[in-house]
Amino acid sequence: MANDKATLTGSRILWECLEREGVKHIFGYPGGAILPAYDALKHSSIHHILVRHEQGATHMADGYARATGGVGVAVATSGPGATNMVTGIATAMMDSSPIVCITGQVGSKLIGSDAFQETDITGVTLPITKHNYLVTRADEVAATVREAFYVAKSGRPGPVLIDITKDAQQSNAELDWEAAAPKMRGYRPNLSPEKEEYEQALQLIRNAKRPLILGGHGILISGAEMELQMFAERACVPVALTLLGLGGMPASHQLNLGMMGMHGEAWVNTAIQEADLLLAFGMRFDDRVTGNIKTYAPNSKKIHVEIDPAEINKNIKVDVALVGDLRKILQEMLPRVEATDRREWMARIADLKGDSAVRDIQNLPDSGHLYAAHVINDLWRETRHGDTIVVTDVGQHQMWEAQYYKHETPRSLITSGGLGTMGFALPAGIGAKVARPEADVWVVPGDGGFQMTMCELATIVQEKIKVNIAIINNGFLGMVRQWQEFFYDKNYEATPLISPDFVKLGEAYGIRSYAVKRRSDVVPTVQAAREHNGPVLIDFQVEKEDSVYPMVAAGASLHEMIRRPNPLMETGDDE
Ligand SMILES: Cc1cc2nc3c(=O)[nH]c(=O)nc-3n(C[C@H](O)[C@H](O)[C@H](O)COP(=O)(O)OP(=O)(O)OC[C@H]3O[C@@H](n4cnc5c(N)ncnc54)[C@H](O)[C@@H]3O)c2cc1C
Ligand SMILES: Cc1ncc(C[n+]2csc(CCOP(=O)(O)OP(=O)(O)O)c2C)c(N)n1
Ligand SMILES: [Mg+2]
Repeated sequence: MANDKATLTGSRILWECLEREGVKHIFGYPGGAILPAYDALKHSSIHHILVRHEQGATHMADGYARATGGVGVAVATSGPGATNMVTGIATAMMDSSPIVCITGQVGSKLIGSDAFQETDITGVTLPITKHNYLVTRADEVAATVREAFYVAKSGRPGPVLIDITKDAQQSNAELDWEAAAPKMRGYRPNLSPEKEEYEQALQLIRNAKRPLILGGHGILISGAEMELQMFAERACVPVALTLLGLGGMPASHQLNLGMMGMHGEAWVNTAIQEADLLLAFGMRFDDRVTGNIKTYAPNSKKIHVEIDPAEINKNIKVDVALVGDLRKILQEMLPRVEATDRREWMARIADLKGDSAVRDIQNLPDSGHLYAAHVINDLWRETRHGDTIVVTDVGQHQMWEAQYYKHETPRSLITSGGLGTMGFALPAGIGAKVARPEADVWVVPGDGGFQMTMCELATIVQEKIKVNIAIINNGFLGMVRQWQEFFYDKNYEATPLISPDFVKLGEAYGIRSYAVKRRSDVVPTVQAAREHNGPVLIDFQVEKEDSVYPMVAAGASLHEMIRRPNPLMETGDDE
């Protein structure tokens, strides 16, 4: 590391500042406009991981951030390198994931001239970044990097992009770390509620007969798992989680009811509709969670604990809003929450649960077919006792994972919720493994999404990254096929999907690969994968036309769920 107040090139200042921000790994792909920065990497201790597509770099940075809570970093050149990052940036934005993307830009004198590989990437990414910067001088680099990291991780986290012109990378400036400290007037990420607002919330909790906590991603972001559990236990309030909140409370905890929403548990959705008080903790009432907002939880008062004031009354009107960090707010409330007898409410929920259990695919007779739900459940049984991270893609397999992998610990599920980005799993899984090398990382994509970013198999091999890949291969863009089955008269337009022989593909990269067609082979193959000290790919060839149940159709009320037909229907032409 250079001395304080050393004169360095903008490129060296960039890496120096990243090191001081604690960055150990970056994910990137070089090109002309970022080449001075790449050249200066030789002076840095930061490990650069060469990706195969810049979208992959952003998902890796995102997976890295979600696995740890720290900031992930992705690097690309100008023009096509930068525009390839757009999907990953939007993915991080929707799920409040802190990443910093660094892009090279053409020389400052060429900006606006349609120079070779010039794109106005700050313009392009304005609506999908928390903040972005165009840096045209070396003496702006340090302050910009420090501010970018501060913005990315403070308050509601999110992606920040720094676009640095080639001349700013090449010219010299003095690096004065202290003078570069963030000074942002008008940015107030640390709000806290008023005393009366606490009083109002506590009063509502005291009076409630059928309260329910809706726990979201904010639990994990603020690290409020312990406080949530203590709050729920002390006030005797059951907890439902959003997709991104899974792991925020142990699945085995008796007050944890499971996932809410479009593919949530039926008893959870019914309980939401019957509740007289909803306590929304670090969740943003996404439409996948509420269904039709006109009929959502009609008889309930609502308390919203949320760090971003813009989320208050955005989708659902609430009675009391506590704006600030969830963990701090729960700490404040905990000593004042009273134990209350809610036996009647708990008994009602237990009834609802019993009614649903008979429809669960786990409780239906074994038909000899391989169901994705069974694969996921077996994977959970085999990996539940270790430090396991499951990274899913988007589609039916993602929902089955949420339903049948019982997450006990925070940051053990990484998935793209808000944008629903296919192609996320493999690169995000790489990022997670780099961030937490001791963890057993399982990448769980569908056959469709895997084909969007499977080029990153080469990254795994080049960097010797041990991830296990469990492709849930149903020969369809399954989630879209399900919508066609339910809402478009089974017109399977553009959803049957051929794939390469995934075993041969894996082997072509030098990755040990297996195909599994029978349930009895699931556990031994998972065990073999865990024992092998290199990456492993498993092609789980599952039932082709199974659907995810229950389902709340888009725009329907939360209690109007499509339920699994009973007995189990045999479908498709599988053997
Ligand atoms: C195919 C598909 C199906 C889906 N089905 C479902 C479903 O059935 N059920 C479901 O739940 N989701 C589902 N989703 C996901 C859904 O789209 C949303 O991504 C998800 O519900 C959002 O969860 P969230 O509000 O907890 O997290 P986020 O969208 O990440 O929101 C987190 C909130 O917490 C706030 N916050 C952040 N930090 C703090 C802090 N320190 N203190 C307080 N607040 C904080 C943020 O400002 C934000 O408002 C599905 C997604 C896909 C792709
Ligand atoms: C980049 C992108 N394009 C399109 C979609 C729309 N979409 C949502 S789920 C899905 C099907 C996913 O198929 P697959 O990866 O095989 O998973 P499955 O649903 O079969 O488990 C599609 C096309 C999307 N979410 N992301
Ligand atoms: Mg599929």
